[in-house]
Amino acid sequence: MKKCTTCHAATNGAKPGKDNLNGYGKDLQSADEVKGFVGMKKKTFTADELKKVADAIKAIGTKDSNGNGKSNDDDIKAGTAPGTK
Ligand SMILES: [Ca+2]
Repeated sequence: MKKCTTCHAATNGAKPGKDNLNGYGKDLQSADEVKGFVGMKKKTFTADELKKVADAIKAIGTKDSNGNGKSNDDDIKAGTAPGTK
């Protein structure tokens, strides 16, 4: 799941950014683990920040961001985008 569309709604060819997050992206951005650096205009993240993102992905794994009745973890395992139905 290393696609922009995992967290962003790709519309009109817009670049992925904080203004086009899907449900999963919003849940990830609001996770305590990534507060303070995700959502800022950064193009690169430090190794420590990337670890925090990984922690946040684990933390929201039991949520159902796209409302399809399956957890984010289950969606990802099944190859389903966790942010879109
Ligand atoms: Ca889901």
